[in-house]
Amino acid sequence: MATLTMQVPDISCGHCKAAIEQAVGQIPGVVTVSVDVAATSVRVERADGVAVASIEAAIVEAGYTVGTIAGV
Ligand SMILES: [Cu+2]
Repeated sequence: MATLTMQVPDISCGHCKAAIEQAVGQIPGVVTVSVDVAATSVRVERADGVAVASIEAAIVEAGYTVGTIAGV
């Protein structure tokens, strides 16, 4: 299990939170995803085989821009 945090500066409200949590939550191997609206960050707990790029791609596909990624 590994945890990472991505900064997503476009996050502004509960809709953003729901959209990103749904998009990332659908990725096989993602255990938990939690969006902190105030911090504009996304925290993802995932199985070891899940590529960071697939998480980033899901967020981009949902319409957001990914900034700094920590914990990779
Ligand atoms: Cu929003």
